[in-house]
Amino acid sequence: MTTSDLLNATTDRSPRDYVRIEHQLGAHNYHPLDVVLTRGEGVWVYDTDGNRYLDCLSAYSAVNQGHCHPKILAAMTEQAGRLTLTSRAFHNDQLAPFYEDVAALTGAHKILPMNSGAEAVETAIKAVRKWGYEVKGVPEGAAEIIVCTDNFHGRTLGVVGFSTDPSARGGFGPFASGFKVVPFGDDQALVDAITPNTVAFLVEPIQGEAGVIIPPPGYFARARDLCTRHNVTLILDEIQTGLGRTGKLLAEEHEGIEADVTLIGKALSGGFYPVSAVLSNSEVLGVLRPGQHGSTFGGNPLACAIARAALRVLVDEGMIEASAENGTYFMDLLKGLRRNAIRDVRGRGLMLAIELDPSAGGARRYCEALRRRGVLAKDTHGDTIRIAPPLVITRPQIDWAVEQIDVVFGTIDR
Ligand code: IF1
Repeated sequence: MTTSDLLNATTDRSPRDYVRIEHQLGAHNYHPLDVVLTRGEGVWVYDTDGNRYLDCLSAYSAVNQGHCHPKILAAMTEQAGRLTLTSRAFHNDQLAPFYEDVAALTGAHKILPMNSGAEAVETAIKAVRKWGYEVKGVPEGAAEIIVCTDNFHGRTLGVVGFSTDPSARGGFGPFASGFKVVPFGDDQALVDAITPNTVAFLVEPIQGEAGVIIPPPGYFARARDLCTRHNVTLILDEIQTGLGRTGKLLAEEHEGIEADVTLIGKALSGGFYPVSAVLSNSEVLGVLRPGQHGSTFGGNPLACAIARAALRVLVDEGMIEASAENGTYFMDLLKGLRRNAIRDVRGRGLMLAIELDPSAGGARRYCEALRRRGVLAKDTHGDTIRIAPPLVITRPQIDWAVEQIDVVFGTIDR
């Protein structure tokens, strides 16, 4: 047998086969719903038996533009046939236009492209610490960053080091120091946590993984003022909330504030490719010098071409406005459901959540029942069902989804 004979995996398997092989050869770091997907288009995804599902997760808001958006695909195909990766050891003709589009859209003064969201978070932590030492005058090694309880900023060791979720951090220590945790939404706690060595406050505008936790009115305005007065950089992690998900380009717009550093990712590529970026409205990114940070794929021409197309369709096809309007429509219908198991419905734009009453037996079985009715949704923190469809969802599709949700609740609640 030649080496190439080894590469004989086929894709015309039964769903059971795919699951069995994943279980046998793959690490079990996920507990997927019992569905094997093979195709996506707009809000719909299809399993290997041809069954159709309405995707109410959007790959955790990385597919805001809808699955396999043809214009992003065209941009990817065109660039993939020309130049995919050069490394940043050389310039390429896609990075500057990417910078220009992102700067024009967000008002960013400086941009640092990375790949995953966690990499953008880690990059921001490195930059604000360096800014603290070189600009703010914090003693070397003494930088403090404030984060919130129930935060989710990624899975790298540095990031899980300041997670408050035992599942995310358990067994992975020891962790880096220099982080303080305050309750989300508690600005007095923020006042008490700030010291002369505080370099940043890192926070999600709406806490996604925590269960779509909306901040109290005025919280971010007060946090913004506190950070300004104490020369603390406000880092908003918009990797999930950004790019139209909450009905605004950036969720910070709901709060009437502007971050010093903004992190974007996920839908920055419309789900075609890992692309993230650190956006700086202050000179935080100005402290990085050649050789002090980087990444093999960060800012590659293929990523930039895809991201530019993803941003263009988001804007040109009115997806941000649609998210606001249809999100309100979707939430009103969900709030209108009269089901004992529903404790709360909340969200902004198309970043929604149904929180179940603790007596309902957990959100997972509702998600399993929804799958059987052709709706794919993900539970979080036990009792909450996220509802985050692609922003291209239509009102009739929302009506249909709500109908399936009501049937599931009616069936299980009985
Ligand atoms: C998983 C959660 C969501 C994020 C925010 C940074 C990142 C994420 C606000 C890191 C990523 C993903 C990670 C993925 C599932 C998903 C998730 F359930 F884990 F928490 F969306 F809520 N900031 N979130 O939401 O970006 O490095 O993944 O590109 O780890 O299972 P990434």
